[in-house]
Amino acid sequence: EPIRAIYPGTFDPPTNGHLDLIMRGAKIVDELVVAILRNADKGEPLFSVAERAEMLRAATSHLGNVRVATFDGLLVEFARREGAKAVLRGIRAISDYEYEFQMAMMNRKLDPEIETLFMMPAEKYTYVSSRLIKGVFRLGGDITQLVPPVVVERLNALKEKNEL
Ligand code: COD
Repeated sequence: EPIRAIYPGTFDPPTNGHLDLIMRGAKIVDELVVAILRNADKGEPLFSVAERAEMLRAATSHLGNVRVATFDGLLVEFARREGAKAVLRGIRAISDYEYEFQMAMMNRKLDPEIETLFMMPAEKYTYVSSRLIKGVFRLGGDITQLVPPVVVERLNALKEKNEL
């Protein structure tokens, strides 16, 4: 039976930290489903779910066992529907730990069959977050080393339309 894992997130926008984790995860499972939450709990997103899905698809098209999907409602229910045994999450620093620990335990309470796996990104991405990328880009900083090219293009397009 193939081992499938879900890599869930907001991905507003996807960063090289996310991609680093996707590549690491794709090496150890048969199929990795990158799942974008449709009802953001982080306020108004910069990019629509469709735009985030397109960016993630473009950035992962070289990985044969990665699929991009969207979900609503409980993560564990989506994981169950997908036949996934595991949820993959990234830990960048101690500060991520508390939030991740609570989510992992709550998800275990909701469905004891689904395990949360944690992986660490390459050191050069440990300080990268979608929030900082948006902030630095708005102020004119260079983020080209920190996000995939498709994200740079989309951010530049928003800037040209004055939608940033
Ligand atoms: N390097 C490595 N990992 C990174 C990096 C980086 N530079 N940046 C982010 N990550 C990791 C994050 O730690 C996370 O694991 C993942 O990448 C995605 O990041 P985000 O910020 O896009 O995702 P979140 O934290 O907003 O995702 C939250 C969920 C959507 C998973 C959560 O809200 C959820 O499951 N919602 C559904 C409702 C539900 O089931 N709620 C109960 C959960 S207890």
